[in-house]
Formats: sequence, C-alpha cells, structure tokens
Amino acid sequence: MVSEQKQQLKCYSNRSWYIRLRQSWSLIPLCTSLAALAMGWYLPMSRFEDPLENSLDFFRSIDKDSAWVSHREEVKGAFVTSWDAYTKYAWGQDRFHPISKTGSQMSPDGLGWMIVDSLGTLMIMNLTTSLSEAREWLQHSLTYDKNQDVNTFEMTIRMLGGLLSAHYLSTALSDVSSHNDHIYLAKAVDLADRLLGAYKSKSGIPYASVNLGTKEGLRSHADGGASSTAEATTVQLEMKYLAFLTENEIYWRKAERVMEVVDSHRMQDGLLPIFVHPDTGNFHYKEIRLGSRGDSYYEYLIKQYLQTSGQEPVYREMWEEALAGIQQHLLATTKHSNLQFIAELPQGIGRPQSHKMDHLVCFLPGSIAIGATEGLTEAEARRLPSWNSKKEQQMQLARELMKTCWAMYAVTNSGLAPEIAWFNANDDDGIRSSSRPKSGDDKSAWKKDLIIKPRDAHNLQRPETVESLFLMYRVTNDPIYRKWGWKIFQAFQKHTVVGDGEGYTSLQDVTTVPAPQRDNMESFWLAETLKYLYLLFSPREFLPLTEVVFNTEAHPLPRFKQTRFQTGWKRRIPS
Ligand code: DMJ
Repeated sequence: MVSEQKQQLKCYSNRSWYIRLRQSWSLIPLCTSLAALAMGWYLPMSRFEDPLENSLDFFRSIDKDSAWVSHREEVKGAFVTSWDAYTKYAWGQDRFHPISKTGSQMSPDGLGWMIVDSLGTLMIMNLTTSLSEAREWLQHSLTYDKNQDVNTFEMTIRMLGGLLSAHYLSTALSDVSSHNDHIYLAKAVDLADRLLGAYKSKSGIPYASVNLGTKEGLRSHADGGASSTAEATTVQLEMKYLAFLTENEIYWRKAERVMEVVDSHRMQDGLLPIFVHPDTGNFHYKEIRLGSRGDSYYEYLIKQYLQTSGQEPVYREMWEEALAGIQQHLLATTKHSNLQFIAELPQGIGRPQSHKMDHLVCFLPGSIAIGATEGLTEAEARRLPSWNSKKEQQMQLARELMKTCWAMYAVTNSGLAPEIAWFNANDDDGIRSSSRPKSGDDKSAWKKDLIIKPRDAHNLQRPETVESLFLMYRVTNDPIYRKWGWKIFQAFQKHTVVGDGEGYTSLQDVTTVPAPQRDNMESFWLAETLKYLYLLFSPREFLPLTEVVFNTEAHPLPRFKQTRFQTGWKRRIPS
C-alpha cells in the first residue's frame, strides 16, 4: 500500500525542475570565469557590436544573480545560527528562549513543535546532518499518543503540514531524497487520526481543540465555545493531501464538509464573520477582518483551487467573490500617500470601518498574485486567452498592497514592522471608491499615514510580508521585491540577533533603536520567515509555483490533478 502511494506521488512530483536548477546553478562560477576571460579578449575588438552588448547583458545578469546567491547564503547562515542555538540549549523542546538559553514544553515530553516545523527548511537548505538528527529524534522520541489537549488548527498547519511536506520534499529533492523512508507519512497518519476527533461536532465544524490521547474534540473555553473561522477553514490542504496519499477518503470529506457548512450561509459578498460555532455551524458576532481569526480562510480558498490544479472550480468562485467583497467593503486609502490597505469591519458590512491592519493581512498580495496567474509569471499568464482586465486589476491591487506592507517596515526606526498598524484614512474614500489613485513612494508621507500604538509595536518574526514578496517576485519578476526582502532581512540581522550572537529573537518595540528584545524565537521564524527569504533569493526554478502550493505555515505541498475524490458539494443558490 505505502509503496503504491509512493509510486503515485512520484508521478506528480516531477523532479525535472530540480535537476535543471542544479545544472544551471553549478554553471555560475564557470560562466563568471568565462566572462572575465571573454571580456578581456573580446571587449577591445568589438565593443560597438550588438552581440557583445548582448553577452555583456548576459554576464551582468549572472553578476546580479551571484549577489542573490550570496544573500541566499546569508539567510541560510541565519537559519543555522538559530537552529544551532536551539539544538544546544533546548533540543526537543517546543519553545526556545534564546536570551535566557532555555526551552519549555507545551506538553510534558513535547510535541515536536520546533523540530517538525523546521524539517522542510532543513531539506530546502540541504542541511543534511541537522536533518538526520531531526529525523532520528522524530523516530525515537516523538509520540502523539499522549493525554494532551492541543489546538486543532495549529497542530494541523505546523505538525501535520510539516510532516506531509517533509514526506513530499524527501521524494522531490534529490539531495535529501530517500524513497523508502516512510517515517514522515507514518507519523502524519497517526497524528491525523487523532485530530479527526475534532471534527465530531454536530455541524462538522471542528472544535477549537482536541485531546490527542482520547481523540475527543473540545469546545473553545472562550467566545461561547465558537471556533475561529480561519482555524476551522485552514486544515483543508493538509487533510486533502493526506487523503490523496493514503487514498483514505475520510480526511478529504471531513475537511471539505467544513467548507460546505461555512458557505451554506451565503454570507454577503463572500465575507465571513470571524467565529463559527461547532454545534450549529452558525457564525457568531458580526466582526469581519482579514487579520487574526479571518486571514487564512481567504488564503485557503485560492490555494485549494490551485492544489487540485483547477479541478474544483467552486473554490475559484468563492475566492473571486471574496476578493470582490474585500475590495468593495474593506479596501481603504490613506490621506497623504494614497497607500491602499485592508480595514476591518468590527460590526459587519455596512457599519464603520476600523482603520487598522494586522501584519497577518500581508499574506494577501501574494495570494492575489498566485490567484491571478495560477503560479505562472504575469508575462506568461498575459499571453493566455483566459487573461482579462479583472486579472490585470487584481495584479495592480496586489502591487499596491505589497507596497503598503513594505511601508509598514520602511517607516519604523528599526526597519521592522509592528504587529499592527493603524492608518490615517482618506475620509472621502468611503466604501464606494473603485478606481483609486496610485500610491506615492514618499516615505515622509507614509510616516504621516501610519500610526503605531505602543501596545502594537512588537515584532514576532512573522513571515507574511516576506511570503508575499517571494510570491510577488516569482509572479512579476520585478527585482524590487527582492530588494525589499533584502532590506527586511538586514533589519532582522541588525536588531533580532541576541547579545551573544547565539540565536534570533522577537522584539518588544520596533519604533525605538536599539529595539528592546523579547526572549522568544517563534517556530515560524524557522519554518516560514527564513524559508521564504531563502526562496526569494533562490532561482525561480526551485520549487516552481506551477508545481507546489505552500500551506499557511510555508510547508510546500504538491499540486495534483486529483481524480479519486471529487468535491462533494455544490454551492447553495442565494435566496
Ligand atoms: C503562522 O502560524 C501561519 O502563517 C498562520 O496562518 C498565521 N500566523 C502564523 C505566522 O504569523
């Protein structure tokens, strides 16, 4: 059975991109030497001839590429420093406090939080010794057979997603590939079977928590027992890929039922309130936002469509509807610089906006871009008959929002973004405006428009902006996104390294320099932020967006043309 699954996966994990990539990158040092030789010999003879100009362009581009190669190595260095500090002081523990050099657990003998979340980055950065230590720990020390309550969503995106991605990457990346290694998949199946208990609610909406030992789903202790909308609707990529691998339909159906329930309400313009109750499947409260508790519902709409390579049009339809709703009700513009941002609706549609945007919302420009081009470059997508003015406009929106997310970094003294920004909004903007002026690049105008409140000034090493920079770079090919990513990385280097150089940490306040530090390194620093920066500076052929889709924790999973399991529901016609 398992070897069949491996066979099947292999069919879909085309390794040609990886082989092409290794070949082209190994040529760079050779080409650079040839360039030096060729220029010394050829330049005096024919400097006005076009062929030389062409070849110089070629060599100039190699030079530029080699700068990105070295930036990529610096990101890898930051990962190695972070990882080494963790292994030295907190090996096997779920949390790491790099200033006090201590670790702490989320469960008596740990859940694998740091190690499992890092597997994919270890593979992508080809850190084979660290990877085999991690794998060893996983095999001998990690068990999910424990009487422990866990958050359903976090366990799914970080642990299940981490294991499944490690399984995929271990077949797709030749440097780390081991085709007979089933450890990651076996652990994933064991974990998923425990998480299934969360879906045993009356409505099919998963409970916020589940006990890994008893497999019993547990209502949230807060919010009247309701689950977060984003949490309930951000388990589908993982569960569907597991169903695809194991051919066990239950994972598919449980995850998909959630989408049917939330969509059955046909909420106005595709915008969902941020709480949904597992007993009734009804939404609680009216608050709508794309930040915490709302964000990845929207992200997983387009990513589910991409995961099954366009085989499930219902998710494209839901995404388009939601994106139009976002533009109609949440998009706002700042007063001095015309920056576009995504406001919140604390009391629902038709009520006043709150001009606040979480850093979490910065996943959106990247998702819009991959939605418009389906992983192709913009230039490639524009040549398709399916390209239209709506997609053109979506790309424009993605560019504008990307700039706003960059501005959240550019305006602070540390060069790092706060957790939340408030905006000085254009009063005339209202909810009606559809054609908006382009934003300016004047940083002093940005500063007038962006307000950082002391309680929101911390930085948790979050990935959303660099995630979108990576996706925007891949789609548009515009080097500006690499440049912004490099500046952000430099700011992390300057302000988040701990005093003795052993590790990176979160910040208390990005507005002051030196930025006061907190004593905590998040697992998504390793799993997401550094991975996306590394990929931003990698050649575009490495993990191409036409072949992979990243889960919300940056774990790459393959896109596949599923045939075995069909979407099991149809949208209700609005009454
Ligand atoms: C991650 O765990 C995931 O990206 C999630 O969707 C949102 N929050 C964190 C990172 O900020």
